[in-house]
Amino acid sequence: MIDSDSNSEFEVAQEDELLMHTYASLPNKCKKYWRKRYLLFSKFDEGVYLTSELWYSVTPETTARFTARLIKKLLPECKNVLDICCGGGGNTIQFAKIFENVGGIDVNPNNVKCSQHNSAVYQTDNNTWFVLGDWNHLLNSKDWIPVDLPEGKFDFVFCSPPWGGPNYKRQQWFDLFSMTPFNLRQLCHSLRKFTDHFGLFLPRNLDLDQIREISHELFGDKYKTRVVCLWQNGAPLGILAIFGSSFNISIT
Ligand code: MGP
Repeated sequence: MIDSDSNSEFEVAQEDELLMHTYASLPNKCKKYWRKRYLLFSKFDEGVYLTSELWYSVTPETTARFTARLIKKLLPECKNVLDICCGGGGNTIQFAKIFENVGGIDVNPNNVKCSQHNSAVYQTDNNTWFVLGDWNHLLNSKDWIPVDLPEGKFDFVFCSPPWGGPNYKRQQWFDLFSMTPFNLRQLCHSLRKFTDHFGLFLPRNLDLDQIREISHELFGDKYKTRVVCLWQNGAPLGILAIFGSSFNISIT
């Protein structure tokens, strides 16, 4: 199994990975994130599980809640949601609080374990299912989907992909077209097979021209993708780009 967000200074062998941490048990490089534990999960003390990778990549709770509420507002009929790269369940949990049926996918078995466990902590496990797998393979079929979907499509698909670890900030401009393991173009094209509406949580130092380019490629020259800058504690955290006709800011 490949840890797609691996960053050598953060790497912990999977068999050594603790899921429930105290400050003392945190890998040294993750200790700086300890102060953010209640921002990440307000129910942290109820036994939230996090891998070392998740300490720096999970979406903070208020940001995930905002994203779910925004999608509800823009897609009021939305029922079936898929969260690709569900990580520790930060977004999956908030989607499951609002939407009828939510699926989470992750390539890392420890992340799936964290998501499942954290969903139970937040009591959203009744309407949530998880699949352990690599999106780059799953995208080739739909037989892994355990629920019936109208016309075989989710109402909304979300993805907060790996940005290559905390060092993403070292570049002035983050190149979405060479992002690994999911580059923007491949990701968007694969998501369209599964939904008409999808959202990506991306680095704040992205190049908006790349979003514009892929939007025109997918939806035509007049289409404009809605881009929302999500803030946390007075600082920009990341960019939420939402694609699809119901999010279009039409120009006439
Ligand atoms: P950050 O930008 O690394 O800031 O992570 P940090 O370390 O909190 O503060 P700074 O002082 O160094 O700027 C901020 C948030 O960005 C995280 O809580 C995640 O929500 C998100 N994030 C960060 N990384 C490295 C990733 C990533 O690789 N993938 C995804 N999906 N989100 C990430």
